[in-house]
Amino acid sequence: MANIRSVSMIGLGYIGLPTATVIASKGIKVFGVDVRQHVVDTINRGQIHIIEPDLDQLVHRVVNDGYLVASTTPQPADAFMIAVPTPFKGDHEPDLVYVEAAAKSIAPVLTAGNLVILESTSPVGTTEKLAGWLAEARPDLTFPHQAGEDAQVQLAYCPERVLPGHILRELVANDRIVGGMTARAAEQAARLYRTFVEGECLKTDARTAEMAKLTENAFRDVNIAFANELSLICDRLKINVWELIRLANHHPRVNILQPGPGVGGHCIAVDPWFIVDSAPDEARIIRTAREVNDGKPGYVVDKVRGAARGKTNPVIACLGLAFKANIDDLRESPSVEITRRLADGKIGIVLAVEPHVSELPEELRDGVELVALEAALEQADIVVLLVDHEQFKRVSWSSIKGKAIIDTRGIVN
Ligand code: SAJ
Repeated sequence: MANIRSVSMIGLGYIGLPTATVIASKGIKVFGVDVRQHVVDTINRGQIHIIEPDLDQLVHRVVNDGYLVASTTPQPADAFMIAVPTPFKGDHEPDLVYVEAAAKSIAPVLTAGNLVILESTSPVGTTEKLAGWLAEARPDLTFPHQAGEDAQVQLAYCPERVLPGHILRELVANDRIVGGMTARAAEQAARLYRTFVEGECLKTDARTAEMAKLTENAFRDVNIAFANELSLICDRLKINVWELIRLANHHPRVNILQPGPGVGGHCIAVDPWFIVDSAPDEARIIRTAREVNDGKPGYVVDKVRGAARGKTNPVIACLGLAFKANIDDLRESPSVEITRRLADGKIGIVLAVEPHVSELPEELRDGVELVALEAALEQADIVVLLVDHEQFKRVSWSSIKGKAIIDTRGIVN
């Protein structure tokens, strides 16, 4: 296959838009596709609909230069990349409707010689399913499960591994796993990624690449669960968990992560379930880790309840709503869940402090008031530290007297 000169990116969210933009900045024509008309319009104006440092300037440039054009329907291109959501449904089963819809939308414009790359975090076997859906829609073309290396359309799975807040840097610097359904697909995909990736492009098969992405996030989840479980044990045994971890981490082969109010974000709390769903009898530690981390918000709520006992209508200040430090992303945040549950539990008057937002998310508008840090610290009887934002680390905690402080992030000590 000749060099890839055009790419259709299906899905212009947190991964699709930055990736499309970086590829366009290398002089490759990119057709961005999203089913949301307002997203398409925003991008075609050279603006963005997501929050990610420095992305707005780069989008503005590539749209102005004509290298990135958005639309609601796919255009023919040399390569198709799919970066759509893969949520779960029911009892944590992966929901592939968006991948299937993406397959149906690109099928009519596929031609012999095309490469299709799936980037969405997916259960093992999804790339093969994608090939099946494409073959069903295009019986006139051949795909790897039918014709192997000779297939007219090749498929690869290449997971994104970027950290929100650092996406543009990590897209270029991180190593990439490139999993082809055939060796030819892996080679073609690696050539495309090498146009913008400075890290290594590591070739493998599609199933291993799918599992690698799930494994990375499950590894982190299990390690956070270990820290969270230690925090419960230390509460019972009256030991400061942060001092314990700091000391244990002096061992040359021990590196324990930090406990918190639970695990948030769109990946780490979701992806391990894809492994559990495909190997339920074997994935015992992975399932338990999910349960330990999902149990942490309820534990924090119970601690607040304990601190409120005997107080009439206490003022409870929840510090931080984001899912982790120094970002403004409140989606899938354990801090939002805790704040909601405190308000619903009618334990007291609930104040929230989140320096990174100017208004509360929809689910907190009833029963919670957004206030500044100083006002919250002045009025509160109970302070619940939920996120380790820099602003909260700067508070002189030792001078705060007469308030119950529940510190889920180890800021105070
Ligand atoms: N957390 C803790 N304790 C810790 C570390 C994290 O409680 O010691 C919590 C955070 O507060 C947060 C959650 O875990 O609520 C997740 O935060 P994170 O920084 O671990 O990860 P994400 O969700 O921002 O991004 C992850 C990254 N994966 C890994 O580090 C293995 C990123 O590289 C992936 O690209 C991303 O998931 C993704 O899209 O899959």
